[in-house]
Amino acid sequence: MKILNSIPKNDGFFMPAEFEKHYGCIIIWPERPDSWQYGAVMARKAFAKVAEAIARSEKVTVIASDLSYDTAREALPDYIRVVEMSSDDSWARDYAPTFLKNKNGEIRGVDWYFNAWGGLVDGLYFPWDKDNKMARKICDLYDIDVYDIKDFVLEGGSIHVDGEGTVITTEACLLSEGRNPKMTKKDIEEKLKNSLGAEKVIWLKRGIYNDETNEHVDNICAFTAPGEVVLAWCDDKSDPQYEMSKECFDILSKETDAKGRKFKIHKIPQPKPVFMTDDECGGLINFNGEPTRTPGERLAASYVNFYISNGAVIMPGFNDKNDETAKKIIQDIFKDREVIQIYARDILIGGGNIHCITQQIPIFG
Ligand code: KQY
Repeated sequence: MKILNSIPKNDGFFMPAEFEKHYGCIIIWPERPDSWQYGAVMARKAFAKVAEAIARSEKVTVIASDLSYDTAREALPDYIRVVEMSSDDSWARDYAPTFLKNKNGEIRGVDWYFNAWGGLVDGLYFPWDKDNKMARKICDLYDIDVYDIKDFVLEGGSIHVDGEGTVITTEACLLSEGRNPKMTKKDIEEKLKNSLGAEKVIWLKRGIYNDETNEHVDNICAFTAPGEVVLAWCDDKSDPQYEMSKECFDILSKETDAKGRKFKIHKIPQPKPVFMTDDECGGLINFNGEPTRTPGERLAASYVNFYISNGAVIMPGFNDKNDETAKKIIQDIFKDREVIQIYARDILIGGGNIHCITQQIPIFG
C-alpha cells in the first residue's frame, strides 16, 4: 500500500456512485457501551441482519475488536469474513476509506481526518484516534493505495455522489465550527471536487431534525440514478422537519447536476417521530457521567438511510405505518433490485442507520 499526496482529480480518480457495481462492503461490529444499549445485544442482531442481506450479492467483511471478535464470528455466517481491528465505534460510512476509481478500473482509498463529528467543539466522543486510523489500515488490508487527506475533516456520511461529477452535501454539517473552521465555503467546495474527482457541489442547507452528526446528507437525500434523488419528506407543518425538507426540495428543484440535468425528486415520507425510552437509556453505560441519550429525546429516523448493494436495497423499518409506503417507493425506483427492509431501531439508537454502518468498495481490477 502506498500513501499518496497528490490530488485524486489530477490523477484521474473519482468516487463512483453507490448504485454502480461493488466488489464488497465493510461493516464494523458494535460494542461501545455508551452507543449500544444492553451490551449491544440487539444492535448486533440488527447489524448481522444487514450484513447477511448485503452478503447475498457482494462480499462482506465485518471488522471487530479483539474483545468482540468471537461474538462476531459466532453471530455471522461463514461466508462473511470477520477481521480483527480496533476502533472507537461502528460507523464504517464515516471512517472506513472513501473509495475512488479511474477509467482503467483501478481503485484507491481516501483517508480523511475524522474527529467524531465535531472534535472538541461538538464532537460526540473523545478520543477518536482508533477510528481516525482505520481508513489507512483498511487500505492496507485490501492492498489499496491511499490518498492522505488528513488536512481535511470529513465523514463519508456527509457526502453523496452521482459518479458523474456531482456531489451533494449539507451546509449544516460541512460548514460547522467543529470541522474545518479555517476554510471558506469555496475552499471546502474545491477540496471536495479535487478529492472526489467531481465538477459540481450542491449545497443543501439542513438534514434531518436532531441529527447529531450536524445533519449528514445521507439521512435526508440520496442519489438513486444520475439526475435522480430521494428526499426525506414531511407533510406536517408543525414538525420542524417540514421546513428542513421543504428547503432541500426548493434547492434541488432549482438546481441542475454537473451534466446540466434537472433533478427528478422522489419524496419519501418520514416515519412518525421516534423517541428514546427510559428503558433504552437505562441500557447505555455513560462515560464520565455524561449521558449520550436522554429519555424522550427525538432520534433522527429516516428511510433515506439505506444501502444499495449489487442485488438489493437494504432499508430501515421502524414498525411505523409508513414502512410499507416507503418500501414501495424504493421498490418502484429500484425495479431490478430486491428491497429488504430491516427493523432498525436498535441501529438508530446509536445515532445513525443502515447507510451509516456500511461502506461500499467499488468493483476493481
Ligand atoms: O453517521 C452517523 N450517522 C453516525 C453517527 C454516530 C453518532 C455517535 N453516537
